[in-house]
Amino acid sequence: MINEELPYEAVMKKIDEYKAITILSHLNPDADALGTALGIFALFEKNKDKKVEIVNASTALPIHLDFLPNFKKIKHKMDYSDSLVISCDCGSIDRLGFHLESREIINIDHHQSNTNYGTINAILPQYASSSQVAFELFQELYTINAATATCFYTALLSDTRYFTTSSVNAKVFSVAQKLVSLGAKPDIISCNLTQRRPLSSFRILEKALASLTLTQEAQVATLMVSKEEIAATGATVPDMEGIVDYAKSLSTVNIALFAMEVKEGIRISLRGKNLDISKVAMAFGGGGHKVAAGFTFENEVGKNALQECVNKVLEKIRELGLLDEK
Ligand SMILES: [Mn+2]
Repeated sequence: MINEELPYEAVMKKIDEYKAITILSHLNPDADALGTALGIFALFEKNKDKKVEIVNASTALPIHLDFLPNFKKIKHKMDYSDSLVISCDCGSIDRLGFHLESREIINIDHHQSNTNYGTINAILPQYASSSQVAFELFQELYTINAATATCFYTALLSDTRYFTTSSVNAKVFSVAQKLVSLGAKPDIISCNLTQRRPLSSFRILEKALASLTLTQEAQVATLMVSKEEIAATGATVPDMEGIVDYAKSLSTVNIALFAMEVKEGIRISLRGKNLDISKVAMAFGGGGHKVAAGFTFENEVGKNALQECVNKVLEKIRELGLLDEK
């Protein structure tokens, strides 16, 4: 299944040129970022000619993903200074969280907003997950083992929200079918993704739901949590993944917005129903997909920072006329 858009030969040649490989994924990684990275790591693990490290700049990782093979090998600092970098699921180079000037990078992603920062770019925005891109690329170059299949399937399942997003098509199911025949176990993976939530994720969800406001004729739902609420519940950033989807599930809602006050500033997650929400994220220097995007207002502090940032986003939604197109 050769895909003409993928740079098979260039990737193979570049990997051959290096003795060491550093596999990176975006800050605050989700299952697609880590699943894609760990899946690629497992391809090289038994290759004695190459040193391979897997690194993510965030120290708080989603702990329910610890069932993924080699999860414990994820480090938070890069040790190799002369390695080839393989970047997974990351739309812009700054979201990798390291200084990578002068490094060669293979950029594997499916974000529409990807800035093509790689030496080689393997980016297919129409694909459901970065792991789908990685699978199609690497199955032509290597033998896919059960560990890689498990990681890639987990990433695909997560980014498609259990095969429910608009990116799901016959090809996605065919990739899933191949990954299962290569050794991915759907029941074990689903159980890890859906039945291992920490209590803190429920406590912070309660706070978020209590904050619900509906604006623009109930088409925009906003949820938010302050740093005090986050501290009181003991929630981590990974615990808050998916909260925005609750707001999106309301029938009248076409845009869902979740704002959280974190160390870096005010983080905004956006979801849209049949409209291009990435336009809003791009306007504030962020990125993502048509239906799911995000960004951070950095260094926003003060008592009203949370509400003020939310107001700016609501204003931008009006200004861009996203709901007028509905
Ligand atoms: Mn992804």
